[in-house]
Amino acid sequence: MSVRSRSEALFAESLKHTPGGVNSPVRAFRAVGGTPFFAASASGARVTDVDGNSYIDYVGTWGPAILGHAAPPIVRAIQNAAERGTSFGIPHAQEVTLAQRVKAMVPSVDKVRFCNSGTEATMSAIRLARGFTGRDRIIKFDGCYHGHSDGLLVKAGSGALTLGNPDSAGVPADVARQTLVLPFNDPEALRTAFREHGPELAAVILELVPANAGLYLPRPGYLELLRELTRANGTVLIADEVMTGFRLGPAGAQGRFGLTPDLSCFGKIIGGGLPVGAFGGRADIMDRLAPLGPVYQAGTLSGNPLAMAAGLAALETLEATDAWNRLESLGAELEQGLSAVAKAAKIPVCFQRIGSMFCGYFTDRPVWNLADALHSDRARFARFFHGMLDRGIYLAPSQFEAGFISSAHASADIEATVRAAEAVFATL
Ligand code: KE4
Repeated sequence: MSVRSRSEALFAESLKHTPGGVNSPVRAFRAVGGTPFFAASASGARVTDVDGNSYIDYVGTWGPAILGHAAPPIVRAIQNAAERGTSFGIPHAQEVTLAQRVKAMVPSVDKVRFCNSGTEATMSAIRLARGFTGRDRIIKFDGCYHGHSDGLLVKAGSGALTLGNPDSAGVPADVARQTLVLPFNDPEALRTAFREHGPELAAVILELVPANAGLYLPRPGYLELLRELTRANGTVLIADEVMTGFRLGPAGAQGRFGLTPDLSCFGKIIGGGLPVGAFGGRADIMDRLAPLGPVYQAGTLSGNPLAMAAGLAALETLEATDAWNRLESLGAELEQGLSAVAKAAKIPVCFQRIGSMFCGYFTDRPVWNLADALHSDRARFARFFHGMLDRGIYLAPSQFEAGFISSAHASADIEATVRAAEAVFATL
């Protein structure tokens, strides 16, 4: 059992100053019980807490740390940029360079606008789709999380689902009413929604690989049907790739599935660990944005030089090292190892994975949607989480989150993780 007395003292102090003691709800360990450790530093595949405990990290600050923590190319890029000024509030060359890099990696992006978070990216993409179509209603899918803007906090995943408030208080009924929520992977529900509402639908927004209720994959043909229905109805198809963008390959999930959305949203990796979001896509839609068009969107620190330098270093390093092949093989090793020890222990675990993203549901049934995911045994997951944490393995503190492997992880880390899981499964 790791000693975490300094973390506990810090958490008690933090509770006096910040709601729930955290600056983002999912960090509070409410889904798994106990209190969060406080990070002191992180490097490569590991994070170290203020009590000196070191953990193999599969949260990766929720996705950005795809090259591991404190990756030298990113640290150097930030240091060099900082010496020339941290924010200009006027265009600078790195914004152009990163935009060119994003366009080169994601063919569906003709133009891109940088902002400061994934929430800003999806909120702005929805507003842009409404401005472009002149329509108000949108479709999202239950369990999917697109950040915390009002219209998207309806049957949302991630922390909202974890804390049991997928429909957040404070969202006006008039706003929520504009958001239709469908079950994912249900073609009939899609056809019916478009039959009944097609001409009034401004946009459909989705995670192509929903990873905010754990992780599940689109059934064969589902994304193609969605593309066909949105195109036939003049509805803007928005791929939320905040989590999957540049992680599942140079062109993210859309590259893997051969989908061409009208708009895409990015975040996390594109900032190299600094606050960045982005949205981009068809030029005829993007050019409706101010100052060219009537859809307003802005941000003091949008495109700031630190974040641009960090994001560029991240994307350049991913491409130069072809990190995706390494991430795929590490992911396969983890899947094979964890599945084998769960089976040997006769613990029903549905292990889902795509590339370096994974989730182990404590259930004996396949998981294709939120309803399936909700059958998982969360109490058993919580015991597994703490058993692994006590053995130096930090998994996402919720059954409804995905895990992330970085290119800084080594096979030895995977082996240590599998050995720890084998020991914990014996206690469940
Ligand atoms: P941010 O506003 O947190 O940068 O991005 C929102 C967002 C949008 N779209 C997707 C697919 C996302 O996964 C996210 C944020 N992901 C969560 C983790 N499930 C962030 C962790 C947190 O809320 O603390």
